[in-house]
Amino acid sequence: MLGKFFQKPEKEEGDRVPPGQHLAKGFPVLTYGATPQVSTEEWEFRVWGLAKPATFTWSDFTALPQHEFTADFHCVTRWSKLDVKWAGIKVTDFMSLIEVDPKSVHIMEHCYGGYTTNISMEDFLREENFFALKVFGEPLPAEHGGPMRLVVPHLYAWKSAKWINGLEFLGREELGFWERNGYHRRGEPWTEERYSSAFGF
Ligand SMILES: Nc1nc2c(c(=O)[nH]1)N[C@H]1C(S)=C(S)[C@@H](COP(=O)(O)O)O[C@H]1N2
Ligand SMILES: [Mo]
Repeated sequence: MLGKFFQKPEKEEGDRVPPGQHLAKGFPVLTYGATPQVSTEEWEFRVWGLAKPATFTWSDFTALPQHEFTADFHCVTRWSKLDVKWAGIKVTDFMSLIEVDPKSVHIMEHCYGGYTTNISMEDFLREENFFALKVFGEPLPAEHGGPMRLVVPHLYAWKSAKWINGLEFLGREELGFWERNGYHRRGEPWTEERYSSAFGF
């Protein structure tokens, strides 16, 4: 495996690569199932559950300020890519548009294509999280989640939902697609929160 697809981390990069990860060559695509093709004309983003229900069009959403972000990306299948250059909208800026019930403690991320993944409010509201519209200066390609995906740099990349189209605010934790199929409920790469234990949590 080493050699063709992966390279050993360079010395100073080594500090930035979590345990058990190798640097990927290129930018691998990891999708469960088919790639949804969603035009910006038909794109909609919904909020529901313990929040005032709201629907945003592409122009509503992209009217928010746009920024550049550089972030490392860690897939639980053991590849990492450092310094991915993204552009998009801060999660905290989007949150200023919606009204969330203070009883909400957790979120289900929903996507075109039916993928789901869960995240706590605390992990979601971090300042460095963003909705990506571009990668390496180009509009986000469909296979990487275009027209828009979430990026949560401090957790394994399965939390960074591609083709995200909704947030369901929850009064208690529920599990998303991979989390129901054995992945860890949180997924922090530095402590290798990869899989849930066979005995529950
Ligand atoms: N909607 C959706 N989002 C998803 C996935 C998916 O299958 N569907 N895969 C996740 C996983 S496991 C990883 S590692 C990253 C991969 O992102 P990439 O294909 O842009 O590298 O997307 C995450 N987000
Ligand atoms: Mo992944």
